[in-house]
Amino acid sequence: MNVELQINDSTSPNAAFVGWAPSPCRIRVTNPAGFPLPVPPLPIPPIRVRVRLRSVSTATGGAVVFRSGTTGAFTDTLDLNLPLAGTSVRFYVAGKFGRPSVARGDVTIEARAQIPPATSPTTLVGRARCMVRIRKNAESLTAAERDRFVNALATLNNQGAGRFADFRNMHTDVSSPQAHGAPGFLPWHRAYLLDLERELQAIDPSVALPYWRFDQPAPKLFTPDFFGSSNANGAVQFSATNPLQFWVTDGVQGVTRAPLNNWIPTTQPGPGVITEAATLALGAAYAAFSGMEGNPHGTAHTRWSGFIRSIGTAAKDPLFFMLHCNVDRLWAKWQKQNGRFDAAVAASFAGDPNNPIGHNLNDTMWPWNGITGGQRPPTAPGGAMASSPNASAPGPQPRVRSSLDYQGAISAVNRIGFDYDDVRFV
Ligand SMILES: [Cu+2]
Repeated sequence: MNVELQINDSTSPNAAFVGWAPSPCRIRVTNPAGFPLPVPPLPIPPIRVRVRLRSVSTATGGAVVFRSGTTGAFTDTLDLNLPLAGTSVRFYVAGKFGRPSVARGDVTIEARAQIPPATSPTTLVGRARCMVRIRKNAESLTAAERDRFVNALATLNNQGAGRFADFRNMHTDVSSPQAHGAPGFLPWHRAYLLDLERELQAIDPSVALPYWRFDQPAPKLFTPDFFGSSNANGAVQFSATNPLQFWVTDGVQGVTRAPLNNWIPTTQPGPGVITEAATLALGAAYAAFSGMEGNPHGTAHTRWSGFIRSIGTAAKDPLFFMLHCNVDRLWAKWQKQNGRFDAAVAASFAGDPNNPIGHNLNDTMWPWNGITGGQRPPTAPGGAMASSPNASAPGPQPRVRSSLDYQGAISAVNRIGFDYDDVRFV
């Protein structure tokens, strides 16, 4: 007897990635041979076989949990009764909070069937591998995770000839009003990070964006093996094995970035950057919380000289994406703390007819909407939002509202397909 497991309703290995938010999955009997059938002339009922799912992991790798419906508690094992005739049965898989993966496929979901005369599910009938792919603190990455991320970034940049140029061109002085200084700041940057992350995952599906906790020292991040250390001239130095040494933007080799005012980022938090606790305490309404665009966000940008300091050049430095990943994580934490995933709840956003275009919930966001001219920039680099094999949202042309319910907590179809190591599913 055999069963087939479909993670994210797919048999593709590229879809076998989950987060803390539940992924829709299916299981069906593909080969009933070996299951004893009742002997005629007894009436033959619709025959089902009891199958138990469980997560098998290594000591350091990921783990998953299960549930049979869209609500209710997650459990370490799940019993399902599958029609022998092969009809699919729905279930949900989520990463077990606190147990993210460290490598692709380091979780195995095992299916064991109860085949009479056995009285418990003991016969192995199928398995599927998956990864609990989670955005983590850059400081907590293994060397292998770090190298996969750095390699994917370098490949996307391709020494200045790659698709990274589009991401650099999305974040310029000309496009700034689409993304800054108004309530769409957080939703726009969430979409921007997602688009980049999906491009990195097309290169290496095991990669998730890490974040830089700018309110803490970062002893691993600002080293030559990772995002580099700055010399006295503000040129970022990489080790001979780090492919970021070939970083090129706007036709210029290298990254310019140096800490100001004797700040030592490997041993000290960003000077003047408010803590995570202070950020989360800015207020329970979005209008108050979004003041974080100034501090910590702006303050974290301006602790440095070089690219990262100014809007027009910040995205030339890959540190931008780790800085913003932490900004986004703080928003996610605040959303969780205050229940702010639902666009229908006024305090989840700060809509106002006077907001500039791109800063109200139903506005489409540039550049993914492809609109140029008028109140939008003259070009729209990069085209539509990258798709994902793991989540259908936010679609090719996300709206501001598409960024709010990122876990699909309000409506499962809204799940975008990322999670943070320290932000649970609602
Ligand atoms: Cu920005």
